[in-house]
Amino acid sequence: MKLIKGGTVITSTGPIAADVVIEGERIAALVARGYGFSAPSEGPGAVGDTAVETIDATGKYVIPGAVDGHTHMELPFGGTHASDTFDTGTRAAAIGGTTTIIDFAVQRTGEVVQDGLAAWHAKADGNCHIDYGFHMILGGVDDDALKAMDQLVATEGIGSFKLFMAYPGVFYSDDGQILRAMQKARDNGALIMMHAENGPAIDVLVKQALERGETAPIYHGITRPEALEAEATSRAIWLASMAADCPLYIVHLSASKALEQVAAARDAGRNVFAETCPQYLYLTLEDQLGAPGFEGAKWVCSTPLRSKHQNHRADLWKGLRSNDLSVVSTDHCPFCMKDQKELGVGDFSKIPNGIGGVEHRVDLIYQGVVDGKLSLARWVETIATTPARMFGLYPKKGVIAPGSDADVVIYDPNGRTRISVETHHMNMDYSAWEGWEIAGKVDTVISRGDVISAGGEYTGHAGHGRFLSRGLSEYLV
Ligand code: DUC
Ligand code: ZN
Ligand code: ZN
Repeated sequence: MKLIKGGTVITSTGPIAADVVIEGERIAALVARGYGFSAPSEGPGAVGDTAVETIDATGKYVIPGAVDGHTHMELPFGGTHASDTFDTGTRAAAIGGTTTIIDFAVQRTGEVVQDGLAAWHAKADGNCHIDYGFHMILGGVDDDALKAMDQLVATEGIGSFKLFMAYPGVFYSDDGQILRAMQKARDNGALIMMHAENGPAIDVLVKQALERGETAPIYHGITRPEALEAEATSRAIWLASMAADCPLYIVHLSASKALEQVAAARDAGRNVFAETCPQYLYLTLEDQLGAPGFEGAKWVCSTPLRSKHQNHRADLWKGLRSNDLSVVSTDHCPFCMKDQKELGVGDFSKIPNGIGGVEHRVDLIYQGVVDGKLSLARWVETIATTPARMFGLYPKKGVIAPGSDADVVIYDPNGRTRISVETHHMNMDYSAWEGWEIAGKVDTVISRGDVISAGGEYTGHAGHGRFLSRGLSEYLV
């Protein structure tokens, strides 16, 4: 038995002064302080009971282990592979306070869905430091893929499918394919996750830019304008309405006008949700993607970073406060500069799209609390509780409550975190946040009752993490 004593437990409804009792892999009890509770004179928890390991959390926050609902370990993409394995990526996640990831298994066009899923299990099995689940990317919606959706929901613990309105010839689905997948999801209760950018139009802009000799990384952002994210977001929402209001979740939303589409749909009572990511809350087209020379390649991701001369970042924070944005995920998709991002020297369209950040989300969003942009409750809700509910993991994950898995982070609000390639644990040869010093620090990380990181020392191991067979989203109407 473990007792986390003296901390302030942060729930999605606010802080409470409570101690947390862990028995084995589960939370056994929350004991409110100040209500006359005292340790029993004998038996478990009695003063002097050596079977109880007490962890002092005085002056610290005690939060549910964070749930990152959007990662890509070892994703084959852009002529290379995302550089974190399930081993390195889940270890980095754990050190940063994330105790569950949901990664995207991939069906490539022409491949059998179940084969893609089996390949993902083979990559992850025995290699994860924390618990993990999968969404399924559908790269080719046809009769077999639609049947496979039923099977994955019914027997494989996978209730969410990502479709792409971008990347013609790679992952792209046309509107007819999207509508069919949405109709299937409406029938079987699955969630459709959408990469909402108008890919065919982007391809035209990219070709024209390259013809003009515009080859630097910043043109990645300029050729993926806000209008084409907003248009695709709107189209996805209308298509979902044509599928009897199929549940729809927009991934990596970055632009104000796309958020307006989501907010309007939600105001109209529609079954539409969205996430954003730390990079869109802090980084910009000009300052990062527009860095001199080839440096901007570090921040090539899709959807792209947006202009600092517009209101995107402030609007995204507001969306998080108002719940028009329900979740913060990382879209962790790391590539090294050497040999990977470098594929796009002289042609921005060949730079692999992705930013690594699975280690830093808890800290970066806590900085939003310090800056007065988010409440403590909303911090926990957007990084842990809502993703658990959205992706069918609640109340096993995402909450500190009796019976839930003992995934707990003790967070030091007085600590500070300095981010650097010298100190991070992700398998990347640069950091997208190099030199940033932010408030707060992950102090102790507990995964299913085991302390896996404490005071800067990592004690977890590959193989501790288990596959999570997920239920359906709780947010579906
Ligand atoms: N979309 C993602 O969700 N991740 C990586 C690249 C992309 O386009
Ligand atoms: Zn995407
Ligand atoms: Zn992604």
